[in-house]
Amino acid sequence: MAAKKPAAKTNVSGEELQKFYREMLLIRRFEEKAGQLYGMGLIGGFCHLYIGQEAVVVGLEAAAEEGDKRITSYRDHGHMLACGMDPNGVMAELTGREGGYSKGKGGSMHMFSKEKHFYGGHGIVGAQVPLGAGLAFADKYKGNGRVTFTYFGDGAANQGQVYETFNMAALWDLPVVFVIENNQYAMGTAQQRSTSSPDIHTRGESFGIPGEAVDGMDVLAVKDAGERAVAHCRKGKGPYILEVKTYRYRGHSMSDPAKYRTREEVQKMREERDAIDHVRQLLIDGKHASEEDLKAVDKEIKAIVSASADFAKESPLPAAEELWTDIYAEAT
Ligand SMILES: Cc1ncc(C[n+]2csc(CCOP(=O)(O)OP(=O)(O)O)c2C)c(N)n1
Ligand SMILES: [Mg+2]
Repeated sequence: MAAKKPAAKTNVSGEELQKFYREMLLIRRFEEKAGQLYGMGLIGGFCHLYIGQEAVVVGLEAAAEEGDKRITSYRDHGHMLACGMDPNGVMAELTGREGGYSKGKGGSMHMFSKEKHFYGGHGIVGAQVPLGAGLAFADKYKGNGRVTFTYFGDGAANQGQVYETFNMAALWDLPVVFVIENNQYAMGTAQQRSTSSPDIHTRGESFGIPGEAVDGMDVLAVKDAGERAVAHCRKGKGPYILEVKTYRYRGHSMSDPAKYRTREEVQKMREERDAIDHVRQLLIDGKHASEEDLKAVDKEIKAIVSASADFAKESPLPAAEELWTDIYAEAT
């Protein structure tokens, strides 16, 4: 069932807008730097950038409380930064260094933080969805009032395990917000070529799970919807679906031939719907910040990102013996 959507709140403070601006810009600059390091051969393996989708995770984190959990796919750097993980540790992990969150042994898709309740980082499409419901099951069992944000893509939304999870989550009234980041493509396949009905937020109907579509290029709309979803879960009413309509500017991963869409399509989104430009304009129009102030913020963020790259480059590679630690089986 499509949930009723009240009008978006407009009484946002300058302080909150500045926070959103800073957080989204950190993700964008961090990802740009990751792209550069990849180009220089300092990042190996897969690397999926989040550029364009920043408002999704920043808006939803604004609706979260301490102790709430999050779990996502391989496109995970933005989620880590938005929940407060250290850019140094994330960049060091991307470059496979000892100072990384998984001691350099996980890379871009396999990072975790117990402290920030970030449960990864999952390379198998859709695999995080049942895991997210499991986290919510644990919280319900403990009765601690926590909510789990389980993020997945429009492509993953066509997987069978997602619907097995919806069924159990609804049956047991689990406190889980299913966040479908609909960036309109699954690798090189456009949503209209892979998805029989475009309204993915209605896919919970047969399980009695309410859902709504949200403008993912508007951080305020995302936060609003996030608050509705979280309130629903905390009241013990079970899961909630948010289909957040967004767009990725870069390729699926760093090795994307980019033949499935036009440059003009990407350019149009960047020029007309960019989420960071939107907040920038609200800051300027509302006289909450001057051009000078915003330049200073950009400089500050660039310095944080640049320091994370330096930290990563200076951190040593893991020692060879580390191959035999953090594994399930005993060495024979
Ligand atoms: C089970 C499985 N099948 C296929 C793949 C290869 N694969 C990686 S990402 C991806 C597309 C997923 O698209 P979507 O869910 O929309 O997420 P997005 O990449 O757009 O964030 C595919 C098919 C995989 N990693 N796992
Ligand atoms: Mg997608």
